Amino acid sequence: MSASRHPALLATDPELASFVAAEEVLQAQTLRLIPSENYVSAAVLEASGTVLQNKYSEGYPGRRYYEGQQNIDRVEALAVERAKGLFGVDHANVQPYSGSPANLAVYLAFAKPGDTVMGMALPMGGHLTHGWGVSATGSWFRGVQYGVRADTGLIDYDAVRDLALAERPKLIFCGGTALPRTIDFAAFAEIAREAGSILVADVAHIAGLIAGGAHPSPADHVDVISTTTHKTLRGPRGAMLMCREEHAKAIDKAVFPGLQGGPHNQTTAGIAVALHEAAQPSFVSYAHAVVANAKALAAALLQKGFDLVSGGTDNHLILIDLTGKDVPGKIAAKALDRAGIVVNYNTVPFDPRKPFDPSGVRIGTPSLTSRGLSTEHMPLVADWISRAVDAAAKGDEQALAAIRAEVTDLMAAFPAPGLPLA
Ligand code: DSN
Repeated sequence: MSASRHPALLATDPELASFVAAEEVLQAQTLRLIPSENYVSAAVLEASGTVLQNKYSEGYPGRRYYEGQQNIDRVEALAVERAKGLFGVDHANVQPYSGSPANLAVYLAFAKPGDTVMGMALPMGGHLTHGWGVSATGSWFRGVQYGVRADTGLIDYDAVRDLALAERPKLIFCGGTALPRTIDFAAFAEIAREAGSILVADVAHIAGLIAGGAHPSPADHVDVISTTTHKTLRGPRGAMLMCREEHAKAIDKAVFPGLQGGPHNQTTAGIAVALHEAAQPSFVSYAHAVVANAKALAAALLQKGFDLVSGGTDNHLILIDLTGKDVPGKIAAKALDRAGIVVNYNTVPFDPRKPFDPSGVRIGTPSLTSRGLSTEHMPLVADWISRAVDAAAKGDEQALAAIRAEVTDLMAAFPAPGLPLA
């Protein structure tokens, strides 16, 4: 494998080209289990690297502040129509630069600084932008947080309702970054209706599962859907906001001119391609395979004696609680990385340790499913994780190197979309 996949880059900037080539090798040879990552197709990669990059386009199709939008308008309108069709919504805005700016636009559309907003606490599996203290959303707004039950690891909808009725927040966020279980959008909608709150479903993690019919859709239940486009949806790094017609103007105004300048047209093109791919029957199979793989991996990990938050998974994500093991999350994650298995360390609900050195490891199956691994491979993946965690506890670098060789071998048989062969 060489940097010759990018000959112009190699000729102009060999140093940078060598970093890209090394990343291609790393992505091809490792088992990537970070649940928010994926491999985009070659078509998405190509669309995201086009001359659309050269154009300023403040405004929306047919209403721009710069001329020369003949083609850009068609690209953005196509992405919008595809998003509406795929997710069954009245309105879609495909311009947010990523998930955090998308969520900030929702605040701008519906709340004023100082208003109370409600979301899942970050250490319980929520997201920074759902009103958590260290985020701008937690300093400019008054964040109140719900969590999961200590005995089940599941959201306690009665407690959510009690908090919502006590606080009457302007916004309620459901969704998060470390939730292994199905979100009951209808239950959240009932609570938001009673509390008089705008309900926002942040489906960044599960957007591809929703598109493929492997998780219930929030479209009929919530006011706004916020999502990134690069996780299970398998598009470029970007985001979308979707809503009913009644909220369309407020959302569009908040994104531009409220928060952002010119949209990243090359990303919009990549999003359009990803939405087209996600509308194909093969993507339905992909979404269901992601969940089947996660369930098989969870079962295999339980057999190996791992403790999983909520006891398993309904979606693409598994949160391993290592509090009963001899090794905390960060040390385990770094050892797994040396073994060629890429994960992230993560807090677990009621974590006795600090966020930068927590008790958990978060894993997921979107990337390995994109490479064609299936349920039959999950016992082997669980075995590698188990051996690597044991090796981390003993400081056994040879064992980690042996696992890495096995991982590299298997990955060579499953080429990654958009990448050269391992
Ligand atoms: N960074 C994302 C994740 O990994 O879940 C959330 O923003």
